Amino acid sequence: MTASMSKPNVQDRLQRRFQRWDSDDSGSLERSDFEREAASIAQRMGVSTQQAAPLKKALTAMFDDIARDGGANPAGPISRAEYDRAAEVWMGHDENVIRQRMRPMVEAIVSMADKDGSGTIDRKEFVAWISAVGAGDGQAGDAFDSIDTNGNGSLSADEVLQACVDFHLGRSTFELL
Ligand SMILES: [Ca+2]
Ligand SMILES: [Ca+2]
Repeated sequence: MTASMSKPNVQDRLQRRFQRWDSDDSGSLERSDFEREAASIAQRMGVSTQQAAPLKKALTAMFDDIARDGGANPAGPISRAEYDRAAEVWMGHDENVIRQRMRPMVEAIVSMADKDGSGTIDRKEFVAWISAVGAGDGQAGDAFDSIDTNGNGSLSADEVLQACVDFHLGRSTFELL
């Protein structure tokens, strides 16, 4: 896929993301929107508030990144124009920066989905996670096989992270988070 094809795609995804985070439709993002998103994911995945603490921390750190990139007040709110500016900055980041920024969120959610504590996500855990969060519009089974790049039948945090980075760079269509 060429850069000219993937860029509008990525922009659409960032726009949809804004609407999803702006759960009260106020037209701007508050820190509380991100805290509410963390609580909602935790509830749908059936984990305690304590187990969801790393996810809450990761999501509020993402709020801080967006506020900083968009030139918003660090305390918020982030206006639509500030978010759009942050999205432009995001698209200009090196892949390694994107990976580094997404890692805490991915690691938090992987540990929430890893019900048997094996450190990886097996097929059953993956299907339960995707049906709880409802972020994916593809087939969870096919997605599992494509994310499991080393084909060992389970997903490591690194494999999940790469799948998230690929989605946000417009290289894949399966949305995990
Ligand atoms: Ca597991
Ligand atoms: Ca694997």
